[in-house]
Order: sequence, then structure tokens, then C-alpha cells
Amino acid sequence: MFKNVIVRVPSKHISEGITSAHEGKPDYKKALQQHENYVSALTKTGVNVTVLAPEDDFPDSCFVEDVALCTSKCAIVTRPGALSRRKEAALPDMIEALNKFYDHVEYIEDPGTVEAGDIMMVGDHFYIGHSARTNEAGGKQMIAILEKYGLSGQMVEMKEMLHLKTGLAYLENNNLLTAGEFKTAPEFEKFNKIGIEMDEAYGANCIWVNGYVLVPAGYPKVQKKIEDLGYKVIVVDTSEYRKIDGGLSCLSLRF
Ligand code: CIR
Repeated sequence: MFKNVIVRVPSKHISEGITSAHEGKPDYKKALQQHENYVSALTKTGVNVTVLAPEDDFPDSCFVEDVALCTSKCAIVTRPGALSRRKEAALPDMIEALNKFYDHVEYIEDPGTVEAGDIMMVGDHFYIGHSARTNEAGGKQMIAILEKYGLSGQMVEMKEMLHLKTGLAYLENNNLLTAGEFKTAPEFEKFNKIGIEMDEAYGANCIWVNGYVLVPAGYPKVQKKIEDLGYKVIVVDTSEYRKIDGGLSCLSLRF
């Protein structure tokens, strides 16, 4: 069960966020409204939500998932691979919030790069995508830190997706949503895989929170598959975040 969630209100320069999508620029006011709805949905699952103030100089700073890994034992502040995002990990209010919740806060160091959107937690084990943003040195540092606390990790090679969790979502009870290159990856054979079709691939970025699953609006096939598994579904519109490659998991730290 998760008790806490940290989010950050989007920057008024969110339209300048890094993107590979060709869907236009996010509308700031709409993004703010969607963010409020996201916080309301999370609150419904019983977690306490810490809302950090916007950091206008960092267009992608609402995607807090990338700047820290929050485990049951420690928090690990990352070192983002995207240069425009690197300093997001050192923002004082985030460090302060992590120190409030954790006795142990660790840091990824140069030459390592990690964005925690590349890390999927399954119990005490962590799958770490070796992506354009997370390098081998970063992955090795992360695994060494996890092992120090009795946790474990392994790296997963990836080629197509931005982050590991762009195409994977662990819904607990061995259920794993898989899209694109992860549908056939050998690392995930032991899970009950729920394959997401290409036309709804963005919908694979769901989050499990205390028995609920938050699903992005506009992905009816994904929604039905999750409902059929018996989860309580909350649909949340993320259209403005999708325009800059972001989704439901990217917008929060859950622990
Ligand atoms: C980026 O490219 O870094 C942002 N525009 C999107 C980050 C999405 N984060 C995530 O998948 N964890």
C-alpha cells in the first residue's frame, strides 16, 4: 500500500517541455486543470498528497517521477540524462520533502545518469531500463544502493520507448501491462502479461494505487482489460501531458 504521493504543479512554460510527439503544444490552463483532477483521483485512493510549488524555469518539472526513486527503505535522488532536466533533481523543496519522509536519502553521481521513469518496482526488486536517459553507470550505482538496503535490481535493455514505464505498468498481483518492445522481452515472461495493442500503446502508462488503477482517458480497450481483472478504475485525462511525452506515472512519486 502507498501512504504518500509527491507531485509538482506544472510550470507556466510547460509548452516548452521536451517532446517527440507531434500533437501540438500543451495548453497551460488545461494542464493545470488536469493536474488538479489527477491530485483528486490520487486522494480518492487514500494517499496523502504533497503538492510542490511550480518551478517555472523547468518546463518538464511536473514529471517528478524522473527525479527520485522512492523505495520502502530509502529515497534515491537521480541525475537525469536530459540536460535541460538535470537540475530538477536538486530542487531544494523536493530534497526537503524526501528528507521529511525518509531517514536515508542517497544520490546518483556523475558519470551516472538515471531517470526513474526507467525504473519499475515489483516488491523489493527493481527493473531498470537502459535507455537514452539512463546509462549503465547510473544503473550500476542504483543497483549498488538498492543492495545496500537489502533490495535488488537488474537492468533491462530497451531500444524504442522513452522510459521503461512508457510501455510497462505493474498492477501488483503479478499483473503486468506490456506494450511495444516489452511484450516479448524475456525479463517479463514470468508475469501475467496483459498486452496492449499498438493503437492504444500510450494507455499502458497506468498506475496502481492501493487497489485502484488510474487509466488515461481515451483508451477504452486498456480500460476494459483492467476492469476485467477486477480493479477499480479511475479515468484521468492527460491529453496535455501526452503532448510532451508524459503520462500518469510520470506525474507523481508514490511510496
Ligand atoms: C521528458 O522528455 O523528459 C518529458 N517531456 C517527459 C517525461 C516523462 N516522464 C516519464 O515517462 N517518467
